[in-house]
Amino acid sequence: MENIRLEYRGETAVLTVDRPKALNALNSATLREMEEALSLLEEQKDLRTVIVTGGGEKSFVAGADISEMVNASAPEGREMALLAKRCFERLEQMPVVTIAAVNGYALGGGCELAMACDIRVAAENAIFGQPECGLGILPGFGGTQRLARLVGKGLAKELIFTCRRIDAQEACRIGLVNQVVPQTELLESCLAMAEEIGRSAPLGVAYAKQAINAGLDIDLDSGLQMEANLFGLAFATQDKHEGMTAFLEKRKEKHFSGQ
Ligand code: DAK
Repeated sequence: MENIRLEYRGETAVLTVDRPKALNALNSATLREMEEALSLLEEQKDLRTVIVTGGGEKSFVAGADISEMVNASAPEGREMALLAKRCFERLEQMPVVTIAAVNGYALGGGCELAMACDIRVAAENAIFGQPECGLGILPGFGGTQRLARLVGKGLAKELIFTCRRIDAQEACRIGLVNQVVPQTELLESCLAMAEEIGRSAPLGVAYAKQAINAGLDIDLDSGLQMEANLFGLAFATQDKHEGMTAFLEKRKEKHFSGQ
């Protein structure tokens, strides 16, 4: 892979979009490599967390590649949209937790990539925005849907209609990112959060992620029903037995097997 790097730190994988000449902008080749990387990650047995970040210190992902889009025909545009849709949905639905480590510009498709992750941690220099309306298009990698779900309809509309860029602190204030940390501490902070998540039971986390993701798309009653079903499934796991037994035995050490 040329533009995507995969590294492993214990039970955490770090997926880096690394295309410095275009500030990590996503072209079709990079999206195809991302799909390949996701296939590799899906096969990893002991994986608990995936951190998604950008190469270099200036940019997370500066959007979809404008130089590729400028002359794209309608069928080519559609092909690119379907490729990105597949990629982002796979990322969003991974049973393991995904954390976007936003280390600079997260514009357009870059902001949308961060939003497809479960959690966003931003470096102090991170800049977010959806500039698509200024380019004659609209957010097409899920931005209109995921931004509104994260920050609410009114703010999402304002940010998308004005193409205004916001800094990390504002992104945190409106709920687009979970926390802001100094740039030099970004990866370490994400790894520390990954370690914290790694202490929870894998299936408990996977079921909770499934319930939260799907729950926001359905009515409350159906969401509660789904939660009850997943709760029931959790009772069939070895980890439920281990977690509760450890509590009753006043044991700090738990031995979750992921089963
Ligand atoms: N695409 C291609 N190249 C890019 C790029 C991008 N998005 N962003 C930056 N680059 C390239 C620049 O052209 C420049 O290349 P050279 O001139 O050196 O060859 C190099 O990266 C460095 O950029 P700058 O010289 O501009 O660096 P600055 O520090 O001055 O500015 C910047 C950084 C991030 C503010 C600026 O580069 C910028 O505004 N970039 C564009 C940001 C943007 O508008 N991104 C949103 C793209 S629209 C679709 C669905 C979704 C989408 C598309 C299709 N379908 C349904 C089909 C999504 C659309 C978008 O994401």
